[in-house]
Amino acid sequence: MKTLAEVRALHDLPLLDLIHRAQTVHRAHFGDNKVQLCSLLSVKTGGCPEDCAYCPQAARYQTGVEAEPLMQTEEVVAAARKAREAGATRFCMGAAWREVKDGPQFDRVLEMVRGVKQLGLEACCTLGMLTPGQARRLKEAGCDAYNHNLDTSRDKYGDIVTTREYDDRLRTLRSVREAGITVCCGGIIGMGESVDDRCALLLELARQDPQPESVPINMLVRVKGTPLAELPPVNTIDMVRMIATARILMPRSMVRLSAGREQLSEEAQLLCLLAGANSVFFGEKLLTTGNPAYEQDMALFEAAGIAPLEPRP
Ligand code: SAM
Ligand code: DTB
Ligand code: SF4
Repeated sequence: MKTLAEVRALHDLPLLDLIHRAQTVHRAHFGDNKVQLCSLLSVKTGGCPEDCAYCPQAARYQTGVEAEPLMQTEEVVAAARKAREAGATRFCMGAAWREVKDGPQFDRVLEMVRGVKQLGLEACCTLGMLTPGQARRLKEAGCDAYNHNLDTSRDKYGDIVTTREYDDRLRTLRSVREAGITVCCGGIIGMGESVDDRCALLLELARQDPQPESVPINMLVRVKGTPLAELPPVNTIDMVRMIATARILMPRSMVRLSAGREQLSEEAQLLCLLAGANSVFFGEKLLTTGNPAYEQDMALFEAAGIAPLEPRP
């Protein structure tokens, strides 16, 4: 078990040593040039009652994101089919909810999950807080993974979100785990946190037993109208350090280079992959913000000899 000081010492290593260690750990567990392509769809956009300071979908911030009702199952399955044809092996459905409520809307999400599974894709959902019973129903529908981020350290959390607590997040994560769904849990850098906050987040993630199967590392997308819009951008080297440290602490997890790729040069993205990231979200849009063009991503991977991870048989 590591301490915060030990994580910090890793994080602060000379960059080339850190990358070398991360790449060594990566090769011991993955040993390939494969990147998993995940597709993201906002199945229910905007109008969220929570106050997450980074989020363009919180109803209280004027960000220009229009609230839309829950999509129809057929539209979602059609999008998943297109994503599969483009090379995705994982399809993630996001809803701007504080929590899941039992009823027709949740039933429809369960239908979406069944539809996505029929296509042979990994199905992931991110719907806010869940009860143990709701987690079990998702599992029965075939949901493989649930995304629920801790976002930052416990100490910093209250500066970013006040409408729920760190322990609420941990409780939902426990329900997910107990239902037998794999955990996707990570965070965001660039929200004004200290380096110790970043390391404390990584420590919290790495201490989970078992560790999250999937760890998305996001760089804040600074959206006009949100309280964090005017913060200075993250230095790309900080993103590389965060990913490398995550890789070393969680050797078997899929580490996902998530939001913020549009703000990273191609070389910086490759450094993130060298530091142990082995997955990206692809397609023109994340949930509501931009992402690099498909053709541009494919050209970059091809030039680097990186192949999309094939579907599991
Ligand atoms: N409402 C659900 C929840 O909060 O868990 C699911 C959707 S929420 C948009 C999923 C994750 O997206 C958040 O936990 C956060 O980590 C990430 N996210 C949201 N806005 C972001 C932004 N502007 N930049 C980077 N990541 C962001
Ligand atoms: C995660 O950690 N990043 C993705 C996924 N999980 C759901 C979402 C990023 C959202 C970026 C802001 C937006 O597009 O609205
Ligand atoms: Fe709502 Fe999720 Fe955005 Fe927070 S991050 S405002 S809970 S959609």
